[in-house]
Amino acid sequence: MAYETILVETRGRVGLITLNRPKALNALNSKVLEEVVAAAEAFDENAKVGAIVITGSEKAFAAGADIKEMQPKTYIEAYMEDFFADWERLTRIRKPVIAAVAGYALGGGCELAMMCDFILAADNAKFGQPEITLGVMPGMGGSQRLTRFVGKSKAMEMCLTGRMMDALEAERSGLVSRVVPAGELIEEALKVAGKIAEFSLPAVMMVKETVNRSYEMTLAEGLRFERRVFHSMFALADQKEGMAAFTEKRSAQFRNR
Ligand code: CO8
Repeated sequence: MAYETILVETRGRVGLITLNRPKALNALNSKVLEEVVAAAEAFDENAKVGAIVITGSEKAFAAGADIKEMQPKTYIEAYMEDFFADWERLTRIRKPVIAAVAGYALGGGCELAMMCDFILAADNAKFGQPEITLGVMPGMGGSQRLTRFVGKSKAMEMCLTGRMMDALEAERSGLVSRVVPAGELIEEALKVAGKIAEFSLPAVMMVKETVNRSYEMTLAEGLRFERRVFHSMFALADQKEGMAAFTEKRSAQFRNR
């Protein structure tokens, strides 16, 4: 498929999606939504891909939803088309999705990064929910996911003032898993994704599903769910291989990749 607003390639067993609207700082319009979701879903179905990385440019991961596209919208249009609801499809991708964020991740850009399974940040990354400055509020999960990541006080301050958070504050607050030098971001993200893609794919997918359940369940239900999924892993050939390899002091050769 030919894409207009993104670049798509595979590096080994990693699917790489690069937002590519440099003149608009990768602002997210309807075309970007359609293409990112299509590319991610295609990677999810591609047996040669074990993990996905979504990135932008060194200046901007994405500076938000496209304000110029949104500006003339009426309420009835936004409601009837369920504007931007399709981004939720990204959260139904079953393979791990890593956001590699350099530069601005604002508004919908910050929200897109938070839809991924974890965020690796370049040291020049800046996160924010500046919608309040436009007379609106976050609409792709910012009020909910940011609050779960960084807690109420910081999320409330960011959503109410539009203040940006730099990479170190984002790491300190639990929004990103790690900060790396900007020049090394893509290689590091590909390295981490490549490592994940070498493990047993069903085990990796079960980890993702189970960690994500922790956002939707009580602790007791989540622990039971985890234990049941763990039990089911004894049906995997890769469990036999992984544990045999450990006892035989050799590296595991997972078959289900
Ligand atoms: N939308 C459209 N165009 C944009 C956007 C955007 N979000 N951000 C930047 N651009 C464009 C600029 O208009 C400019 O284009 P042009 O050259 O044609 O004037 C070009 O990108 C470069 O931008 P700047 O000249 O402004 O670059 P600077 O380096 O001076 O500033 C900033 C960079 C600080 C990132 C600045 O561009 C900025 O403040 N951008 C807007 C950030 C923002 O407010 N984002 C939130 C948008 S609202 C949102 O995301 C809501 C999401 C929820 C939707 C859910 C619906 C259900």
